[in-house]
Amino acid sequence: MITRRNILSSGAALFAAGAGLLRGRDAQALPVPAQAVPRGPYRPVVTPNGSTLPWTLKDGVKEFRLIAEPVKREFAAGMIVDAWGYNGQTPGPTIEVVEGDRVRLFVTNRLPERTSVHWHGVRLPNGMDGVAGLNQPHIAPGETYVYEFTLKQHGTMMYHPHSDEMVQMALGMMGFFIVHPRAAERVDRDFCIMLHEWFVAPGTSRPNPAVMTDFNMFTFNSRVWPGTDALVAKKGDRVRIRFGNLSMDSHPIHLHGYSFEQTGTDGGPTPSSARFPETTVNVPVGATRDVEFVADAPGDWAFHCHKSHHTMNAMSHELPNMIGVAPASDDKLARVLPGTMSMGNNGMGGMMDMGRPPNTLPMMSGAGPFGDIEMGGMFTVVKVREGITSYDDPGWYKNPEGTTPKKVTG
Ligand SMILES: [Cu+2]
Repeated sequence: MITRRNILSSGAALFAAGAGLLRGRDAQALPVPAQAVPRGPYRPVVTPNGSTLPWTLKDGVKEFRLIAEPVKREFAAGMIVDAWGYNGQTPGPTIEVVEGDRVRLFVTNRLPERTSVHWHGVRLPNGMDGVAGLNQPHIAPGETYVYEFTLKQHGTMMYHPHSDEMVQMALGMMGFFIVHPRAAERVDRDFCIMLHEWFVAPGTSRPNPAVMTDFNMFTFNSRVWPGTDALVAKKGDRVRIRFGNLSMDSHPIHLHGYSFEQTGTDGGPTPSSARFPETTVNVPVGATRDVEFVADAPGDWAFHCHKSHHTMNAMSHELPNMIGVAPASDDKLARVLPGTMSMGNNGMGGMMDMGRPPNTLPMMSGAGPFGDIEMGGMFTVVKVREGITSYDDPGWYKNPEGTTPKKVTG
């Protein structure tokens, strides 16, 4: 038995060699049809703050094991959420296969209630579609079901429950199902980011699935800024970022310093005649979007949802509007708005250090090279560097002399 980790230990080049080796072994040992043999090579995706699900090859079929279970997820240092997910994680580990692969997916239910898994966007036999009650029985706690199908397409798909879907998705149960094309393609960095939103009442740790619109935590791969990994690229890399959205709102994701093109959705590749340059991609609910650009401009480029409340943490939406109110009027103000503190009168940028309940993050935080970054939620940094030899976080960008704004007098 050969595990994927053995083959992929140092990237696509090794995978190419490994795939040849796999084919050789299979040809000797196993009489499997050609379409069941894993294909390659491909550039493995990177799931920032997450991981890829290992597989084993059995009789020419890639076998995956998912365990639906309660998980603890740190959104950022100082806040741990009691979520539900797969294999100890939310989002669940990324499933990564190649068009033509046959896959066998074991799903074990360790939740306190029944579940199922729907393979969102994947073209498969109707009985494998995972809608409990419609296509299959519910998977009761303690039971394991196995799904099996052959991938007939490539692109960015997802997986999530289709049994008490509202509760299970609100608690974090979702993951990527990435299918690479058979032919090699030029992509140097390939990231996937699941967008999600939650309501976790300040001072608590359990997301409230009854909330429909008034969410207060907005996550990239179930992390918030400043807990989100930077996306690191080398100057000249062709970068793809894949987004998935199973939340209750659309998320317009904006990249500074570049324009990109949308190259695909969960429906398939975007035809080249339909591609055009953009700086923001709106990711609708229940959909995926892939964008690509060439990382030719070095720097630390902000990358975030452009709904401004989605770059805040633990945001209360019932704050009195204090902007412009003189702080000296606290006493008078308390008569009309009991319990009001004079905060936010000059804006909310100074509220980073306010006292707050336990297990609750500041609304905005993150220290940058020039001071407070005053962001939260769906925010991270795309770090493009010249001449790097690894994709580890390179630290802050050192702007060349004369290329930052200067304070002037008069
Ligand atoms: Cu958003």
